[in-house]
Amino acid sequence: MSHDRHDDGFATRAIHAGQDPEPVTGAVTVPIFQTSTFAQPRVGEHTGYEYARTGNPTRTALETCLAALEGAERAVAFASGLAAEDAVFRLLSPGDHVLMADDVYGGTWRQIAKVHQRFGLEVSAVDLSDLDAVRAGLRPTTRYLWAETPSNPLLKILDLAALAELAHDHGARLVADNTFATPALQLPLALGADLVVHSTTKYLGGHSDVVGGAVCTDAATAEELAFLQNAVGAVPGPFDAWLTLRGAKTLEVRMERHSTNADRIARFLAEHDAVTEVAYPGLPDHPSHDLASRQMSRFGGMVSFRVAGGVDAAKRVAEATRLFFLAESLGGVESLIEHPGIMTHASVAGTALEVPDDLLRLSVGIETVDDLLADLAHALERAEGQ
Ligand code: P1T
Repeated sequence: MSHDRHDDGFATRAIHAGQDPEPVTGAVTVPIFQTSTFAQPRVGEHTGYEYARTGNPTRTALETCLAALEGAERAVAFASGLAAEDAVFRLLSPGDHVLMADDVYGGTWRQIAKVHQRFGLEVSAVDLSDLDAVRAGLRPTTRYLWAETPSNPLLKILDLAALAELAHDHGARLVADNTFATPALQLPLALGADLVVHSTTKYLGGHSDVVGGAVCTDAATAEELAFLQNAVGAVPGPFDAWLTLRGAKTLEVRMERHSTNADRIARFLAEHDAVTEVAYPGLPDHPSHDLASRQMSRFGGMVSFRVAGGVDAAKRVAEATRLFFLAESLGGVESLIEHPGIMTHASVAGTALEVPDDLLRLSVGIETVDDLLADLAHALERAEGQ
């Protein structure tokens, strides 16, 4: 039986938790159990696996590994980050209220505002870095504080320990989206969060080749989520679970390199004439740099910046890079650039979550940093319309 290796170091857990050699052949990597069903020895008896929506050994290995990385009792894997979030919202009932950070992935906002609100959930958005605004925003029916930190795309930092305390005093729970930081840099459950959600599509998978999601939490909540996983059915296939598990093995070394490269790039942009503002929690003048230094071990690979000359200049820069591919998503080994207002966050246009139209977001990859700097330097020449 695979064990979770909770006492081992982070990188050891990433490589070994849930991943003992396969008992029949000794294969050192978890097999892709590409099957929809499992033969049963007798009616009403089974091996622990019956039908692959309910459970699949490759998925179990991924869930065991993710739980070990986040320090959770259990993780439940889903077909995408949004499917994972959908399950978390489905734990609530009509009339329940969610107090959401005012800077979250556009799709998260779209899901609660356009899907779950129709079925009776209530939502409002406030700046969760302003604890007075949080207190004022809490309602008797508030069940979740929903925090994303660092946030997408403005790289705001939220104080998870303070938010957990506020939530718990109010009888609510703190949900933390740990997609940007990953457990290699930040452990929300240890800071008091009750549920951690992930788009494993991003750093956990790490190679831009798979879409997935997960929730890491206590055993009782995970049991309810596993019920939904089976009852609703948004499960990752075995190959997707395997790709994510393979990516997670190198999470720690990748996050180190992402952080080192992003730090260099943020400092370069901060000095550049065509850039009016840089958001990177590792910069000493980031408004929450001290909090980020306490809460995270490094500052991650995401950098956002505003371009002098407005939306047209920003578009020209985004279309001029060679190594930074113009694409949505983030967290892969290759660098990406995008325009949040028109791309990833188009669904929040006209709401309190709208982002500036001269903003660009970088997912800094693990290429040779001098090449990335040269690519950006060249693209920024286009900001002035040459
Ligand atoms: O794309 P999906 O795996 O469904 O995950 C949704 C999601 C959840 N949380 C955060 C913080 C995210 O960034 C995302 C997805 N984000 C992008 C696709 C993006 O480019 O920002």
